[in-house]
Amino acid sequence: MEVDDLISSSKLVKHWPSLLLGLGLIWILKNWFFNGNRRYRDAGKSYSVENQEEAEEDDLEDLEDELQPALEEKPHVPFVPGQNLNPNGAKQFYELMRGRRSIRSFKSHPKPDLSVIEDCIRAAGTSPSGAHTEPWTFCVVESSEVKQSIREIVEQEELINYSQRMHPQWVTDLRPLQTSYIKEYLTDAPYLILIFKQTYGLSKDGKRKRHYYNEISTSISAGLLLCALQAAGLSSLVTTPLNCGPALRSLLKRPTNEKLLILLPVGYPKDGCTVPDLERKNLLDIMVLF
Ligand code: IYR
Repeated sequence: MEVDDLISSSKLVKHWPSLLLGLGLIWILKNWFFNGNRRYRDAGKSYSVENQEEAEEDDLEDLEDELQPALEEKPHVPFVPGQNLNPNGAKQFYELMRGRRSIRSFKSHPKPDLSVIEDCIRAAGTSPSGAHTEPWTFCVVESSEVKQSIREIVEQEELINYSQRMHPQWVTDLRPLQTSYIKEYLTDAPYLILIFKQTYGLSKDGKRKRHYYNEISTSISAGLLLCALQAAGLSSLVTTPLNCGPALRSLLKRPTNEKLLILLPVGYPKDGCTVPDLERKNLLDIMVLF
């Protein structure tokens, strides 16, 4: 009875609505302040971090250092515009590109000259990139043994992809393309080009450099590579082997900041090579004029 009296007369019971309100206010203020700090801390990152893995890598950086641009700060130079002497250039380029097809059956001979592949990669390297970080590595494989190891890694994973990891709808959607986990082109094609995106770079003094939009930049460079290969009369196939990245990265002894984006067999089509009977969207279906 005495305890009940004590409880009912206590300030806690009398003033509980104001106490609750006070606690609520403290909670709101605390959260607002905490998130505000976080917003401030993350402001620079929101443009550079594409996934959680990169966010964690980012957190390791020494943010105490005085900020310096990764590029040298020097006066701009005059822009020399391209010699646009060919008003028909776009049409000719379109004619060239509309002939490009992904092929899945390559002949091993003749082997294109390595210098042609090098020129194509030079062209890919002219791609724009976030803050001119050039976050790409093109690994060119011509060794039969390395191609064989790549094929083993890819076929082993693709068997699991097709039978377990890919949704049945995905496997069904691929039926018209007649793909399978067997990848003869990985050993037949004279060259395999493995395109890695560099999720960050290293400066001369060993410090980490941020690579903004590294996936977009590397994908644009891959697009330029496709154009250059087409201009050189070479065929290719864009593949993105699911779950093979880490094994292929270690096979080629590439550093951990490099992540496999695209694997591209390159060469000439086998005699009698066929491709799916595909149509492309019309201009009116892909362009909107305002
Ligand atoms: N990576 C698999 C499956 C595949 C996926 C897509 I999307 C394609 O356009 C084609 C194939 C393979 O290479 O077989």
